[in-house]
Amino acid sequence: MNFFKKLKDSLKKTSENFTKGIGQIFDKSKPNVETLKDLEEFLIKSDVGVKFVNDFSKKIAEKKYLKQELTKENFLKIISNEIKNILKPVEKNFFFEPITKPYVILICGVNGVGKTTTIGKLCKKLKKNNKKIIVGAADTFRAAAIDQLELWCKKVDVEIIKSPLGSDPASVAYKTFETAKNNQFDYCIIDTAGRMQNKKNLMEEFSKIIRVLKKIDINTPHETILVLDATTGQNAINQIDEFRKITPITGIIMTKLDGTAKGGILIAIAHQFKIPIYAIGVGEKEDDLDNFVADEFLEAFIKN
Ligand SMILES: Nc1nc2c(ncn2[C@@H]2O[C@H](COP(=O)(O)OP(=O)(O)O)[C@@H](O)[C@H]2O)c(=O)[nH]1
Ligand SMILES: [Mg+2]
Repeated sequence: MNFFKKLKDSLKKTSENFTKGIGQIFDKSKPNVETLKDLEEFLIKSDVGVKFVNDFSKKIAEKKYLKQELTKENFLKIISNEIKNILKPVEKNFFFEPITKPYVILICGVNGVGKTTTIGKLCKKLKKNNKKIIVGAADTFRAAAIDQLELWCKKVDVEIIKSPLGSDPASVAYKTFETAKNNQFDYCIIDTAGRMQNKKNLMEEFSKIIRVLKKIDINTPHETILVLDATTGQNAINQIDEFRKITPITGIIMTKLDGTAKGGILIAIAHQFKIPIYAIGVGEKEDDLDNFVADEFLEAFIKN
């Protein structure tokens, strides 16, 4: 099954709720002024974000639509356009040719969002482009976390640097980068822990990893990618806020769009933060990740 088909399947629930919800508002009666209020209320309750609703309402008011123009088809078209304007600017291809080598990527996010799995999937795709990749197991807090990354690395045939359980994550990051540099790797990808329940430690640990990377090369990490789980809905927004307090986030990867009716959260995030979205995940398997393509997402979201 190609990725777009998978994306459509994944967003089916999200899309059904959204399009059906809008449909129901118009099915009730002929469009009138109340319809717009109902629509605003519905949009606020959906996951596309309050900012979206405000902008949308402003646009409708400015345009001074005639009553007979306020049809379901017209509204869907306007909403569609709004979403497109939001998503287009954050569409960014992750699989570009890196400007320098090794290209250092720090992967962050709270526990369970899919960081390790995402790294496995990214490596699979980068390998296909004949890239030489090394991965650092800097989530040293759970033995299972190191084993899981190692399993992925074996599966997609990339090298891994690991240290015994409980070692300093920053030293793993350092070793990985050093090895990458000395052996002409294209990519150096660092997996990290995400214990948000202990924010102070996480913050210190993270800052230390970054400090240590900068010791080797002040311009690194070249990317700090935050992984977000679509099923957490609005909570993902808090996670962006928290991580941005620690370090600038250069890109987002959103996972688990296959397991949620809240896929609209991606639109809210794109709108609010304007951080590039590098990829999306639609399942647990190695091919269940690909570039985020705004038009495809929109089509799956609205027309599914
Ligand atoms: N359905 C689905 N599950 C995913 C996706 N990405 C990751 N997972 C699952 O989420 C769980 C946690 O993933 P993991 O990579 O260990 O998260 P980490 O703690 O952030 O490293 C695992 O069971 C993964 O298989 C996705 O896109 N869709
Ligand atoms: Mg992990």
